[in-house]
Amino acid sequence: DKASIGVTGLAVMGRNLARNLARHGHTVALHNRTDKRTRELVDQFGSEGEFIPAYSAREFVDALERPRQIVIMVKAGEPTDAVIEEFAPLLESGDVIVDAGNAHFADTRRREAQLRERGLHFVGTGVSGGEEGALHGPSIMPGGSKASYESLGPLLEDISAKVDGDPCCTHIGADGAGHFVKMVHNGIEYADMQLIAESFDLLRGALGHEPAQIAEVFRTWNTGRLDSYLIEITAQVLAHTDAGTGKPFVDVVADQAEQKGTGRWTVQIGLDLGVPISGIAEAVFARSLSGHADLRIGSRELPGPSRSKLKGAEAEGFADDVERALYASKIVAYAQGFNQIQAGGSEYGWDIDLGAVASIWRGGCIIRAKFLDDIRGAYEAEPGLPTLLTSGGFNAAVADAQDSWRRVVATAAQLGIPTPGFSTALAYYDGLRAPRLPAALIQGQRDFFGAHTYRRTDRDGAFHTAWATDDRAESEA
Ligand code: NBP
Repeated sequence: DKASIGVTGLAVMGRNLARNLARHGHTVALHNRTDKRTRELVDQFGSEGEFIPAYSAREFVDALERPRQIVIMVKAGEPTDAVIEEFAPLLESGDVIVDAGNAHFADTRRREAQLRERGLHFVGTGVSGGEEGALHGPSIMPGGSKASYESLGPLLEDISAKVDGDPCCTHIGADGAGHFVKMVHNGIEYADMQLIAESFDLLRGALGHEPAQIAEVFRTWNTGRLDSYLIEITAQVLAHTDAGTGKPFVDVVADQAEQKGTGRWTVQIGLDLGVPISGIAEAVFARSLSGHADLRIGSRELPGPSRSKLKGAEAEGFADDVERALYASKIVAYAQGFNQIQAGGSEYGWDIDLGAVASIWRGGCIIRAKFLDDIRGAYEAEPGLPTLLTSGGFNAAVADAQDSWRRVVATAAQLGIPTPGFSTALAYYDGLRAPRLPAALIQGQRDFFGAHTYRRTDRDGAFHTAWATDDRAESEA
C-alpha cells in the first residue's frame, strides 16, 4: 500500500506532524536528509500508525499515492529551496508540495510561481502551536491554489485543532496568503505578549505585588473575557519558583527578550503596505530595547520620577484598571493585525475571509483565546468592517474601559514604568477618534520646505503656497 501523504524533515515539528497524521489513520511516508531521524521515529513511534520510512528521495516519492502530497518541514530559507530542488524533478504534474515551515510569504510567492510553471502545486502553509500543537492539533493556514486544497484540505483539517467541532484550518488564499497570515499571527502574538508583560510590570511596580500574587490575578483574569492560552501560561510562569535559588523564576531569568524574526517581518511588511501596526511594532522594539545592554544604562544616569509606587487609596482598583487597559489594548493590537491582513489581501489579490481567520485561530495556535470568537462574529456580521474598534461589542468594551486605560497610561508615565504597548494602543485609538489631526500642519511644513503640495478641505486639487514670497500666494499645482 502507498502513503496518502509524506513528510520530509523530521525534527521536532515534522516528527510530530507525521505522528499526528498517522494517529488519524493516514499512512505517512517518512524522509529526512539524514537517516537517523527517520529510523528514530519508526523505532519510537512506529506503533502509533502506518509509516513508510524512505531513505532516498526516489524511495520517498515512489511510496506516495498520486497525486502525491509532500509536506516539507525543514529550517526555513535555503534548506527549503534545497529540498524543493531535490524533490521537484521527481514529481509529476498535479503533485502537491506543502511547505509547512515558517517561510517568508515573499519566498512562498516566488516558489509557488516557479513550481506552477512546472505543473506542480506549491502550498505555503502556516502552522502554529509549537511542537505540542503539531502533535495534538495545530492551527493550520494553507495558501496555494484552490485545486490543491481539494485533496489536501481534508487531511489538514483532520489533524488540526477543533473548536466547537470546527477545524482550525481553512484555505486562506492563493500563493503566499497562508504564510502571510501566519506572519501576522506571530506579530499579534508579539503584541499580546508585550501587553501581558506590561500588565505584570505595572502590578509589580505600581502596587508592589509579588510574582506569585500576580499569578493569582492572571488566573482570575483567565476566567473572564481575557481567557486565553497566553494568560494561562503567564500565570504558570509567574507562579514558578526557581529550584536552585528558591526565588521567583521571573527574577532569575535575564530580562532580554529574544526573537526569531517573524515579528520583525510583520513590521517590515506593515511599513511597506503603509498599515499602522504600531502595537506590533512597539512590541518588536520593546524586545530589541531589552536586548540592548549597552543602552540600558540604568536609573543612576537617567533619573526617574520622585515616586515609584501607588499608595493607599490610589492603589485601590488599580488591578481592575490594568485588566481593562489590557483588554482595550489587546483589541487595538488585533484590530491592527486584521487590518494588515486586509491590506495584504488587497495588495496581493487574496480574497481572505477575516472571520474564517479569526475562527481558525480560536484553537491550536499561541494566540488562541475566547476573544477570537467575538472577532469571528464581528467579521461575519460585517465582512467589510473598517476596524474591529467600531464593531458593536468591542466598541462598547473600549468605551467602558477607556477611563481605566487612560488612568493606567497616565499612572505608568508618572511612576516611570515603561508601557510602550499600552501607550501606543491608546494613542492609536485617540488618533482614530480625532476629528482633526496635526497632519495638516505636517502638510504645511512639507509644502514649505519641499513644495510637496497639499490638498484642501474645501476644494479639490493639489495646492502650493509660495512660502518664500511676501504675499504667500496660493496656486493650484
Ligand atoms: P528546524 O527548523 O530545526 O530544522 C531541522 C530540520 O531541517 C531537520 O530535519 C534537518 O535535517 C533539516 N534540514 C536542514 Br537544517 N538543512 C537542510 C537541507 N539543506 N536539506 C534538507 N534538510 C535540511 O526544525 P523544527 O524546529 O522542527 O522546525 C521546522 C520548521 O517548522 C521550521 O521552518 C520552523 O520555523 C517551523 N516551525 C517551528 C515551530 C516550533 O515551535 N519549533 C513552530 C511553527 C513552525 P537533518 O536532520 O538532516 O539535520
